Amino acid sequence: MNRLVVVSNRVADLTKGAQAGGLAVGLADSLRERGGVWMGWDGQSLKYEEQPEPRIRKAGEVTQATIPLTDQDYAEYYLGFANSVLWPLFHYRLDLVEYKTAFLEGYRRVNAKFANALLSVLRPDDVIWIHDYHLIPLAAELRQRGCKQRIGFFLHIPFPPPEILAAVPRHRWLVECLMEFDVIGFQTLTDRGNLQHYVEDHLGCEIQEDGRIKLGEREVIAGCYPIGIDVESFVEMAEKPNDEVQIETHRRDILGRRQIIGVDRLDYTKGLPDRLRAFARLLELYPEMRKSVALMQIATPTREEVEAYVDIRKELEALSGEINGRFADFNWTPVRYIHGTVPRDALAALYRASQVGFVTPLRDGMNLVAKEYVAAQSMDNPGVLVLSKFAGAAEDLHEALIVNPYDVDDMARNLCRALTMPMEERQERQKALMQRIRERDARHWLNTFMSALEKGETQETT
Ligand code: ADQ
Repeated sequence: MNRLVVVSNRVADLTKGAQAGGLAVGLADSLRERGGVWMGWDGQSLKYEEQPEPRIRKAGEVTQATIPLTDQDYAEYYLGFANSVLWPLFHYRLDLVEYKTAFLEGYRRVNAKFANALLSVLRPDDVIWIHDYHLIPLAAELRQRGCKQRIGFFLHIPFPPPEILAAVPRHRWLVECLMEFDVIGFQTLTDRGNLQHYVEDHLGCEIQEDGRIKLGEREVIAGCYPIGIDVESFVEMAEKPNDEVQIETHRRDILGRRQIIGVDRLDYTKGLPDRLRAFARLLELYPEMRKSVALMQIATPTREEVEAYVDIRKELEALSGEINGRFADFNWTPVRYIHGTVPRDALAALYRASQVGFVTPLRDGMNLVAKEYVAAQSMDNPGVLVLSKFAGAAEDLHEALIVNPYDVDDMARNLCRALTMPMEERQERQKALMQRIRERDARHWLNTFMSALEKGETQETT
């Protein structure tokens, strides 16, 4: 087996339990098992400019190699091109794209830095797996430096349709950079189809019968590899008693109250304002639900230097205050809004103690929270997943109640349906969902991607 070298913008701390962010969670689960090297930014900025040497640390079977970035890199590459251009663009939010030439320059500069740093750790028989929108030009940078290893790319977020992508300057260059990888992995068939349409229309590529994209002499595999979770370890965490959650659940049981749970990074793509409005609509449409159900929304802060994130935080705080002001009673608070990160074991216990998992992104690559919620349920008395049709997870999790996250009434009706669903139906749905997330877990994701990267297998041939 070749040594696996993973590269992503940030490297997660593998010794820590709490990680908010799907990429960190998914990769940590997969790498712990196979071992290898994980390279990325150390999360700290510096004032001076020079090519940094990677800092090497061992964490079990994984060698972590990290580099610092400068303040300018952080502003132009991370906050700029990655999170003010590519993130909104790839989530179909052209209204939030803020393009500047300096952002693009910073993006190219940092990808070149990553390439230089990576060269110092690479061995000839390594396979390289690069992650996410921050590092699209990295394969091209590595190839320019003579790198011959096989290089794969996985996009954790959606890939937009050509007409949206074409709105950003240098879109053709971005896709040409993608074509330097040997394998490009997407979360869903929709995302893969969007790339195929783009390369046919704009680059004149041919899509072969086995799914390979042919560009001149080059052949690139573009596949769909939906990311999964480490189901068994999540089940184990959810089954372990957690004192604080148990006390709280007991109190709710005595009062005959149910809980709807939402857990997200605080991001405008996650559909949080309309989620809160849908909960308020539930209380309006079904007054019998008042005092008998509460929404717990846990939202971990991210990218707070980007204006759109400041706005969404303010909007949410105002909305939860408004709903509580309107409906709360002296012994019932309808919305419990927690602005922070919860340890993973407590999170698992909270999912299990909640009758509804409410996951309503406006657009999401996959959404691991949906899978975690399913994994945490007990078969004796499972809760119901209410899931946005625009989450990648909806391509797979058909037995959830699928909703339109822009339609507040639709979400409210489905919340009511979830809260009143008979046990038998809940169990049937849970059984099917559990089977699906077990079949497509973190290991399956890693193995199918690695078969393409190491053996050149396309999904059409497997
Ligand atoms: P994210 O946008 O971060 O991931 P998601 O897939 O839901 O979204 O993963 C979030 C992870 O962080 C989950 O494991 C969740 O438990 C954890 N988390 C979130 N908020 C938390 C909180 N407040 N406290 C503790 N933990 C919290 C990106 C893409 C997704 C894609 C993943 C993986 O945007 O679409 O599913 O990568 O590819």
